[in-house]
Amino acid sequence: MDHSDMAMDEMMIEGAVHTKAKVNSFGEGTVNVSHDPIPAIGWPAMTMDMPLAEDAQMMGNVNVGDNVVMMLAKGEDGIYAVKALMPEE
Ligand SMILES: [Cu+2]
Repeated sequence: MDHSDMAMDEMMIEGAVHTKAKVNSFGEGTVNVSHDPIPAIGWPAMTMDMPLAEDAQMMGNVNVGDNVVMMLAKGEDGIYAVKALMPEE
């Protein structure tokens, strides 16, 4: 995965993890994605609803059906939420 993107570097958050995903739909405060495995936190590939963090950033134009890089970070509730989505180039 290419992480040389400047914008993504600026978004680095301690404990954040990244994976590739496809956006299936947006809900109320959620996004349904089919994501690649995330070995850093022991998640297999799956399709799931992810909570969107209140300050989640769409880095560029992210639409349903797009392949994206998804950044997750744990909220205060200990649940991973989407902190950023950026189009996969
Ligand atoms: Cu999942």
